[in-house]
Amino acid sequence: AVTVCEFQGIKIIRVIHETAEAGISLHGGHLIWYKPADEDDVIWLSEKAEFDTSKAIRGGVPVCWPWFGKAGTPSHGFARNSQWSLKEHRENEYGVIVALELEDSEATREIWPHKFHNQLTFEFGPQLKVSLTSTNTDDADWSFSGALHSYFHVGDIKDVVITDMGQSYLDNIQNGKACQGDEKLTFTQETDRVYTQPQDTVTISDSKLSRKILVTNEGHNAAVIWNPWQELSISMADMADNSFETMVCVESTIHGEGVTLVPGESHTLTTHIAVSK
Ligand code: TA6
Repeated sequence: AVTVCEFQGIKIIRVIHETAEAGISLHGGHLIWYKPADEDDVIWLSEKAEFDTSKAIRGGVPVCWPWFGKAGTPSHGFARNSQWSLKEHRENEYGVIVALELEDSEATREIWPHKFHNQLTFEFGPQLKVSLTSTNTDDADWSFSGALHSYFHVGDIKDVVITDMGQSYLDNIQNGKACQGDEKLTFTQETDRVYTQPQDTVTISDSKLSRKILVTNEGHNAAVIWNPWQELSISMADMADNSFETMVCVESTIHGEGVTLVPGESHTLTTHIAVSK
């Protein structure tokens, strides 16, 4: 079943199906929870998340668009702070499909002076697929970057190993310095890296929860991996001091100059999330 309910003043689409349960906030087009049947939560949501339409929700899958990070203001673009609308929902043999849309408005054109149409499609079942299709509805070219900034729930970040993200990365802790890392990434401090040559599938191995999360991206040119560690978590009002221990972000990212679309052209950025033992 797909229902729309109010939660702390914002509208949430609730999906309940034999294969999975999920929730999407229309504020931000933001997936806030996803749990396949017989599995722990896959997506992490901050216990101190603020459901206040003036800001993005901490956790879930924020839609960063039409830019990534501080390439513009607001940081990570306006899509995660915009009110999306429900376009359709239906069931197929696999699970439930929910599609949202966001178009330019006077408010968005004040921030970014272009006409666009975005469709965000969620496919919920034993696996999760999130696809963002951006279309240029203007009469001139425009370029965009962005990310599906997924926060994953892990047992303990100190036991997590990430592989297949490649070895070349830009280190945001060192002002974007180009670095070469190991084939395996483990966490002992704040980590904020743009991996520029990832494999299509990046693997999060979580020994504490005895599972792997496979993150398969398309339409991207980078995989951003982020954990704020303790000091930054303490400084963030919407994160509990130790909650960095149970999360890691692996993001399907369009980084840098981004993608240019001519009028009428579309581009799809996807993340496909599967749990395996
Ligand atoms: O994707 C990593 C990152 O850009 C970090 O630099 C960090 O700031 C994080 O996203 C969260 O950003 P936010 O604007 O949601 O606080």
